[in-house]
Amino acid sequence: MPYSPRTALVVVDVQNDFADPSGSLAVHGGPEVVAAANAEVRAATTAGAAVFYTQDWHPADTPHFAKDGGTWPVHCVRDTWGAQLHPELQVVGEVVRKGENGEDGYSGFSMRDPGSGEVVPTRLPALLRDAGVEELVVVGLATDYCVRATALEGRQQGWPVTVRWSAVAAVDVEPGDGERTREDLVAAGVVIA
Ligand code: VGL
Ligand code: ZN
Repeated sequence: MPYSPRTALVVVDVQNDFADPSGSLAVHGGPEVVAAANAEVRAATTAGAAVFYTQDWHPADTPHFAKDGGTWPVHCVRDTWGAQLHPELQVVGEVVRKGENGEDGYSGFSMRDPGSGEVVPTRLPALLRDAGVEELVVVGLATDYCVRATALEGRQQGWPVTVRWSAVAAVDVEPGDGERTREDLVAAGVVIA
């Protein structure tokens, strides 16, 4: 899908812990996603599209982490190297942090308070609405978690969504999770390009 001034590119979690091979939750294919995301950033800005970035930004202790009863190795702890956007990523727009207060969740649009269970929005939906965005392109990491949740919630909130498949990569906790994600996205009306 071509970019236009009414399109927003959403670059999901291209952070050292996911994108760098020495990151604590390194995704196979992460470094290639940095380059592919940069190509999308160039195409978007050339066409006058806005670019937004999400950043997983966890406290040192959070039920998101296995050591605290959750799922994941410690990653993207705020103010650490692992949480920084990859140094080669072209950053030309607003960065939206998620999980700052220990919230759990994967979508760039919302987070769940682990205490109350309440789902609260991030800054992203308001930024997209204020910018008059009419369609979204999603790229980044990881296909089967934050890209998936962000694309699905963008759809649910009413935007046409395209995921650029060459600019995403999956964690694949179970082999095939990336491919299953593709089917789920298509079923939800997300365009895979
Ligand atoms: C992510 C696992 C845990 C992601 C974030 O960005 O896809 N995955 N936290
Ligand atoms: Zn996380």
